[in-house]
This record gives sequence, structure tokens and C-alpha cells, in this order.
Amino acid sequence: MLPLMLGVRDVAFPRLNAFGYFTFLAGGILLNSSWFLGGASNAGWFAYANLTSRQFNPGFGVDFWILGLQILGISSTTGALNFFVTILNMRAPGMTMMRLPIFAWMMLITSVLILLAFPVITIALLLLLLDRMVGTTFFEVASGGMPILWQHLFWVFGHPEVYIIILPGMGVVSEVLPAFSRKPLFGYPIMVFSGAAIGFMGFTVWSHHMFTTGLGPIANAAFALTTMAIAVPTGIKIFNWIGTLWGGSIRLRVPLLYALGFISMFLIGGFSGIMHSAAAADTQQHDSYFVVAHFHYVMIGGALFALLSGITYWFPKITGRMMSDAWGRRIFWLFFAGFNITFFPMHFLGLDGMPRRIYTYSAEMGWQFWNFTATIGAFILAISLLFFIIDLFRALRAGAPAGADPWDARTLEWHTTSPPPVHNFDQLPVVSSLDAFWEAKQGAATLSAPPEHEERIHLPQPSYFPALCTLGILLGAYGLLYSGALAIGGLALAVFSIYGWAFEGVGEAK
Ligand SMILES: [Cu+2]
Repeated sequence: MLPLMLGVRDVAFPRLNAFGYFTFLAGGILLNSSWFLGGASNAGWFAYANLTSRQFNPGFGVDFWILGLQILGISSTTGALNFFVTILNMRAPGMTMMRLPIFAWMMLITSVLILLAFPVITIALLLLLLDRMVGTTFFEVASGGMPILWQHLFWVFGHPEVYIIILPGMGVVSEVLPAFSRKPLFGYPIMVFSGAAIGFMGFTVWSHHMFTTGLGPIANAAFALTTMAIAVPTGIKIFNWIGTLWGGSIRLRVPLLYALGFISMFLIGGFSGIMHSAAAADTQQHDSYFVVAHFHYVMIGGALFALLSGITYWFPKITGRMMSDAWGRRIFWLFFAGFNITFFPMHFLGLDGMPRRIYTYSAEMGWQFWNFTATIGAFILAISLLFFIIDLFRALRAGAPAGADPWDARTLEWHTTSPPPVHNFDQLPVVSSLDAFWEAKQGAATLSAPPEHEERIHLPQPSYFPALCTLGILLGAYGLLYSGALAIGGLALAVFSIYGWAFEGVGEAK
């Protein structure tokens, strides 16, 4: 979506984009192949030391996890670099930074977070790999290592990662609300700066995941305060979303329903997050189902609602076809109900003392009723998502033709046909204000270029080298586990591909 919204033909580095896609696929393949190759990682998604040490976790499961995450990290890093350069350098003529679509702003901030946070997890994973493969002792207590070091490194990455997930969602919702309220985004500059503030402050709060590890009252108080403070820019965003709706000519279509679901559910997740920020209260809530409830109100109530809002919003642009409005509403309400029936009871269970990460409990604990309720909710949630996928494929085959601008929206992607041609725009738009496309539709502005802006359409030739380089990395990773010769062969293929890539001409596709 980014090049379309910026009014340009492609991202800054199309081949790096291909490489990012292929490494994402390769990391996923490596990670998931471990199920069939002797067992997947069993140390949790957080992989706390010493659950991951060779002594307590023999076999290749954790190694697959480490190598898979490293390859996915390459994908995220190249993607972030690409978006960063694209947004800074590849904008339509006249699109100054304060005329950027708000989604592009949130992606820019997300890219910076990825570029700053991923190196930390890369180093942590490398240290862990050395512990397991070479016998170093970074996280081994018996030899003077520090398991708590892993927690610090993991959460210095892990908390910014929360905002890496949620900021793009905030960007999507900030596009959907104005489109369906038929009003400009309320307080656009404040939305930009509160997004940047969230991104910056996201690096100052990581130890709120470690309140019960014995850091001491001063560190706990400091991280409690920074965590409470990050609610301020988030609250500003919520008020501005309400301000966008306020007095608007609201059309309650499916993308807006998911966006409203995002605001209300993310608000609940935010509130329980603030409850955790009080270190003393967190001591009670830590490792209980209350945290599980909070986490899902942020990740499903936030990220997944926003993702579904974005899918239903941009589906007509991507495919040229409309999704069903009637079915979309039913599926939304099923999803909304299933989500709340599943996860809201977990607040009660957690405050009632149910610990997380247990698979059973004794009957006298009295946790059956809410657990059973949550189970019913989980089935409703799964069925709603199944319906969503079925409706997606139905619309793909038989949806009504969408036309270029079915929502009467505000940003440049709706200026071109649905689906867009390979080169995005026959003639690149020229922008003179924040909502230039909207104003052009009202006859208050023009998007057409003066003749000197017209250029021939330049697109690079496709290349095999990004995929070949990824293959080398994937074989090299398997080689690290199974065969030295394969590791060297994979590395050689990756290096060869990088050179081939560097010296291959760009050429002209058309
Ligand atoms: Cu956090």
C-alpha cells in the first residue's frame, strides 16, 4: 500500500523488497520445519534462560527457533530500511512530510523502531546460539553468566516490538476513520507527534516486564513512571479518533466497524496495561491470567481488529472487487462477541489467582465456569475468522466490481484503478495539500502534473539473485545444525548471490 499512498511507482529498493519477502518465507519454513525434524522449541516465545540451555533443553528445537528468528530479523530489517528510505525519498511531488498520509507516518516510526530494536534481539540470539553451540556461558549461572541479562536484552527488544505491532494498526485506523466520517483526521500534527512520542517512549519501559525479578524499588519506580507516562500520547490518539468521528457524516461500513472495535477494545487493553504499570499491583497480577487478558486486548483488540479493518478497507483496491457488506457485519459481530467471551473472563480468572501457562488445575480452585465460558468464546472466535476467510474467497471470485474509489476516500491509492497496474499510476500525481485527492474530487485542487513533471515509466527488471541469496541463507542455517559442508555451501551461495545482485544491471522492463 505504501507506494500507492505516496503516489509513486514502487518502493525505493524493489529487489531488497523481494529479498525481504523471501527471507520472511525462509524464516517461517525453517521455524516450522522443526515440527517434523525432531521437535520444535519448547521454551516459550520469551525463551527465558535457563529454559534454553543445552543442559535443560537438548535437541535442536531451541536452535531452530534461534536461527528462524535471525532469518526473520533479516527480513524485518531490510523491510524497515526499505520503507524508511521510500517514505523519506519517494514521495509524490509536493508531498511534504506534513502532507504524508498518517499511515505512512506510522510506518516511518515503526521502521525506526525496527531498525533500533532488532539489533538487540539479534545480539541476544547470537549469544544464546554461542552458549548452545560453542559452549560459552553468557546465560549460565554456574560459570558466572547472568540469566537476567537475557530478560533485559529480550525486553529491550520486546517492548518496542509491541509498538512495532500496534503503530501500523493505529495508522490503518487513522486512515479508516476520516474516510468513513467524511472529515479530515482530527489534529493531524498531534497524531504524528504522539505516534513519534509513543515510539520514543517505547524504549524506556522494558523493565515493567521484570517488576518481580528483584531489580529493587528505585528501578521499579522509574519503570512504573515511564510506563504510566506512555499512556499519555496513547490517550491523545484515542481523543483525536473520537474527535475525527465527532460531528462527522458517519457511514457505518465494515472497515469502520473494525476500527471502532479497535478503539474500544484497545482502550480496555490500555487500561489493564496501566494497572500493570503500578509495580506493587503488578506483583499480584504477574504471571496470572490477568496478564493474558491484557495481552489479548492489546494484540487482538488492537492489532487484529486494525488488521481486519485494513483488509476490509483495502480489499477492493487490491482485488478490484467488493466484500459483502451484509456478511461483513454479521462476521464482525460474531468476531466481536467471540473475542470478548474468550478473553474478558480471563480478567476474573487472573484476579482469582489462576496462573498462566498451566494446562490443568484442581476442581476446588473454582475456575471452571469462566474457563468453560472462555472455551465457548474461543470456538465462536475461530468460527468467525473461518467465515471471514470464506467470505474473502467468495468476494475474490464473485464480489461486485469495486471501481477506483468505492469508499469515496481521501488518499492517493484511490486515485488509480482497482487493482492498480504494475506501474501504479499512468501519470504520477502532484500534491498540493494534506487531503489533495479529496480536494481534487471537490474541484478545489488538481492532481495532474504540469508537462515538465511527466516522465517515462521506469521499472527495474526482475532478478533471481534475491531469492538465490535467501536459498543460500536457508541452506546455511540447516547446515549449522546438520552439516558443516552444507553450512559453508549455503554461505558461499549467499555471498555469490550478493555479488551477482550488486553487479547485475538494473535494465528496463518497459
Ligand atoms: Cu512492555
